[in-house]
Amino acid sequence: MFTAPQLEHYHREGYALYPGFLSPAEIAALRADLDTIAAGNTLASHDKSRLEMEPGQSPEGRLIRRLYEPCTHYPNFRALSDSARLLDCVEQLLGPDLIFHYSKINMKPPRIGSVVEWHQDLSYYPLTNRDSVSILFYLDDASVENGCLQVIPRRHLGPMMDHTSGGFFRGKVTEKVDESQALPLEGKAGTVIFMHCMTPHSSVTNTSDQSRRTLILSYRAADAYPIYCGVMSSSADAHLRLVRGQYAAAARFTESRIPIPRYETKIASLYELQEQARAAEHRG
Ligand SMILES: O=C(O)CCC(=O)C(=O)O
Repeated sequence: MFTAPQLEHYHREGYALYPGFLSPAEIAALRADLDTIAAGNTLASHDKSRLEMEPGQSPEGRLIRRLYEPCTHYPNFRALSDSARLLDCVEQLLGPDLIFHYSKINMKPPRIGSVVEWHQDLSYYPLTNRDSVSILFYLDDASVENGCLQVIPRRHLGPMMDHTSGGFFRGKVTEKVDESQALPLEGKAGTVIFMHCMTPHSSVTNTSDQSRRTLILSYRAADAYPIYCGVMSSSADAHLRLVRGQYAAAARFTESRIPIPRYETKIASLYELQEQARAAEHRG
């Protein structure tokens, strides 16, 4: 459970750090699962429904950048997402009625691990209010060198930043980001970061020889209903489930303006979308 000062910190700064949330035994079990899941996949031949490989490696390369929906597919990850210990914390942030939204694991392998550019999570899946949290579990020690998460504190209370250019959603902030405000969140394996869905965040390429595997879960209050915005919104909601309390009988609206992501092409992931946006910027 969060202490009162931790809760106050979350609401004021837009994130809360929880060191030692996972025990060494839990971390070891999740890492062992990752080894099993990763086995046998190469860039040339892999299960595209379950994972995404790092580009820029040889066809035999085995470096994975993302696992999709581990809490749907693998029991230990599912159990963590349903655990009372975690949901008690989420309830403190969002109230008693809770929807699990999605899960993923960003693998950030040594020397290659892809960059994640500045974005606010709510830009990807508009909701009727802001009661949604992304929870990042460091499964390895995370430092500036291996690309720990960085956030812009206190920006979650403002309006949504622009994530568009040419009328299309680009999956990254397209206005100027004041990087002097960026705060790297380093932490030992087992540290968990609870991050408000409006907190701008990013992470750089892993330049070290240590991987930085991070499990990410997202939850929302049951009355934070998704705004329909085309085919991408239904795929974003494919893994929803009620994990505590009850479904809400009504949506709660807190926003007078909700930007809608309009996609130029169908994309597989944030990485792909941000890569396309970078390529378009370079072409001018
Ligand atoms: O893995 C990271 O460093 C950030 C992840 C993230 O923001 C995302 O995958 O949406």
